Amino acid sequence: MEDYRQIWSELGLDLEAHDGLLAVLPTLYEDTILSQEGRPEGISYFDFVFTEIHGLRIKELYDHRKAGGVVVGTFCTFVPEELIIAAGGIYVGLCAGACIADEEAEKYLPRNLCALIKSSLGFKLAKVCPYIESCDLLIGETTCDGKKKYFEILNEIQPVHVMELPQRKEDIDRRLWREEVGRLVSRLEDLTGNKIAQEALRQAIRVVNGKRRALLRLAELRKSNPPVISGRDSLLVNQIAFYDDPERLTAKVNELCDELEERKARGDGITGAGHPRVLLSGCPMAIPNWKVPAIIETSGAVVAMDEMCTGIRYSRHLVAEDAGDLEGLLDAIADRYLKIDCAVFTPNNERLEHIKELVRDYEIDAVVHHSLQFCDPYTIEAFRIEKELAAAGVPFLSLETDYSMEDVGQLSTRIEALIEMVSSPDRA
Ligand code: BJ8
Repeated sequence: MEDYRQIWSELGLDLEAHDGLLAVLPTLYEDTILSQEGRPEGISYFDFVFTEIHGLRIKELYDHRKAGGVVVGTFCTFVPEELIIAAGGIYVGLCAGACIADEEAEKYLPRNLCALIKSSLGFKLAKVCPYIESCDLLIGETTCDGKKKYFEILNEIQPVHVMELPQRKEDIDRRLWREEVGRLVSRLEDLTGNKIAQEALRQAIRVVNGKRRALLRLAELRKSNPPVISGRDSLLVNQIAFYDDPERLTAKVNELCDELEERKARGDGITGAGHPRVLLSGCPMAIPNWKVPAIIETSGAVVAMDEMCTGIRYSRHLVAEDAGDLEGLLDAIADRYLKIDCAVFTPNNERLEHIKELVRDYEIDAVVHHSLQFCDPYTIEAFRIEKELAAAGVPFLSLETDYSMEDVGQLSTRIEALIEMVSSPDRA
């Protein structure tokens, strides 16, 4: 990482604090990810990307900007990546997953706010994230209240374009959202000096669809029993998909899937068949937040699917590539993104239906719901999901947690009890 110090310094990082962050990551990675047995060979690319987390990709962003390009940061799966690519920019997902700088964030935000927001602002204020410092523009969105207020604060330090996301999916909401997509086009065109042209946009749609198709192929392979890949490794792939070069990532995910298909054909897996299969649902898990899946998988179960934005919610829908002219393609983008079933919507029946579908298709034994503490939308939806799943006889565990390790013991006890219950031969 020594070679990158000059870049970090030019980006204005606090090098000492940044060294502190980089010092803790390898041990965490070793303990949580590398220590797993039976990992596929194709995962080594993702290990490499992680080891270079503030290195190679940052250098690519740096070179892109030196050549006159722009980098755009996002915090939500609602931001259309296709538009950023079509304008000649590079997008990077910025949500942070560690609580190392909460003290800084709490100078502006209350303590009782979700860890994802506090961590993201904390990383910015502590100057330890080279991704946010590489961005020419940040794109926020009006999802939950915490994020809205966070973007006001952030905008005082760095330019933020906020997309107004409706909270319902009626015709009037669709019209508003379509206009917001148009407003983002104008902002990106002003930023880059490039007009978003029809064929460039169609090509960008193909690129992002290609990435989502590869992630969906991986998702499909997770139906295998015995499982051919762990939940932690699948999560890692999905997390990296938010900031790696999309075409390179697509190729690497497809290579990994080729290997997993061979594993499946041989009947090989990471654990024997019969281990309880868990669906993890709820709030996204940003790098390096692997706490809950690690507990589940070291307690004798496997995370067979993630119903999260760092899981299938990100890749589930594609944009129509043949949607006519430029306006048609923009309509298709608006339609695709408004299908996302985030808990900030009301009503949000699609999410519940999707969870039930995943339980069936992935032969799920139990659902673990992950809410970040103080996240009202997901914590509240968990009650309804629990009720509906109970009626269908599906065991359910609702967790509220944050990024600290203080509750690991308590979480382990609850998760182990669930796994023991679903493993019991007496269970009908
Ligand atoms: S589309 S899940 S990425 S908003 S956890 S900040 S909701 S208080 S992250 Fe999300 Fe977009 Fe929805 Fe996905 Fe607020 Fe909840 Fe925190 Fe959240």
